Amino acid sequence: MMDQGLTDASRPRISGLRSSKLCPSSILLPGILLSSCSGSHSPLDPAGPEASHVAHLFFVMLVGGVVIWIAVVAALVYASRKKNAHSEKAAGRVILWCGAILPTVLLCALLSYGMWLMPAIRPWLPDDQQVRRIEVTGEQFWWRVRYLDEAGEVMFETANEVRIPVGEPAHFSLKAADVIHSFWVPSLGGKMDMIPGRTNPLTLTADREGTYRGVCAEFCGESHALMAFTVRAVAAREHDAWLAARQASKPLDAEGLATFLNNGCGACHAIAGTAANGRIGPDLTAFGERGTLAAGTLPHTETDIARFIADPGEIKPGVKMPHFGMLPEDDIKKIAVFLKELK
Ligand code: HEC
Ligand SMILES: [Cu+2]
Repeated sequence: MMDQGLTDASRPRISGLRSSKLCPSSILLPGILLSSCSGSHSPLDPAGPEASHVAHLFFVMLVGGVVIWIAVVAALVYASRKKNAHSEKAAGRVILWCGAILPTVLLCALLSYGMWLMPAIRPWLPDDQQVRRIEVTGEQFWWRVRYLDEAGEVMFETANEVRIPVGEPAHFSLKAADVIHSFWVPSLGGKMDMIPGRTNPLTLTADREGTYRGVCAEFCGESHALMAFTVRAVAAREHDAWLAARQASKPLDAEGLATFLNNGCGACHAIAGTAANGRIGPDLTAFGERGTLAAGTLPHTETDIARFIADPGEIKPGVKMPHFGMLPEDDIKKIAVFLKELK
């Protein structure tokens, strides 16, 4: 029931707000039991082993909790009804067993199960054995994504969208540039905090192709609710072809590039192979490939790109990009078309 694609024009303008609301059925118990909360944004619809363990743990805890609740309420009702001396003794036994022994044993069992599952929920390999390595840095209010080679060197940088191969564990190194953020892809597992000055490891595996929505799960400022990203899982061969294509240089529209550079965009944004080498904002090298704009906030259309350039702060309060509404409309449009074409 949550959105599959984020580009659908019928979505509200600020899509992040709507999608970051809780799925209503995850609040209501009957909804959980019917498991109607499916789609690309639910821990109850796991798409990989780490997330499956989390979903199992949830259901086991739920059943354990219900059993304890029934036992305690039954003991209470039983004990409050019997009044004579003989039945008081029986009531004492019922309270002991249902109100003390059973809950203690069950809670210990649930705790042990949770502890036993932990290594599977957080699989970990030493750095030198990791093959698919991706570094993600949380920034107010977007995600810097760097693909690393096996030696840990940066192959290239992108933003707000992560691609991983199906069936192979992807090893994330999670960092923060400013304040604490948290990296969470409900359908794949996590979440893991991103803390300034630290690198936190997280391994996620997708076992089917798809586009999964991720969110920042730690309040990080005004536009925290507008800080989403997508994880696209594709077949390993397709993923490798994409990695290779991303490292090859491509011809660019010279006029669009000139307008981009002349207006100072290159001071904060990088486009590989050009004079634009800014590091403050998202890398825009293959910006046209992204499914969303401004970290899941807007659909990826020329109109929305132009709107964002003209007044980013109106769309994402607190954003660290100045507004460019004073530029001639034609220039903004030209830049939007140029960016949309960057593949
Ligand atoms: C002072 C630095 C700065 C300048 C100058 C700047 N930007 Fe940005 N830009 C940012 C930051 C920071 C973000 C990330 C906003 C967010 O989503 O939180 C951003 C985001 C964007 C995005 C969305 C990227 C994505 O991955 O969705 C586009 C497109 C963009 N800027 C275009 C431009 C253009 C075009 C110009 C020049 C007219 C420009 N920017 C000038 C800092 C800057
Ligand atoms: Cu955040």
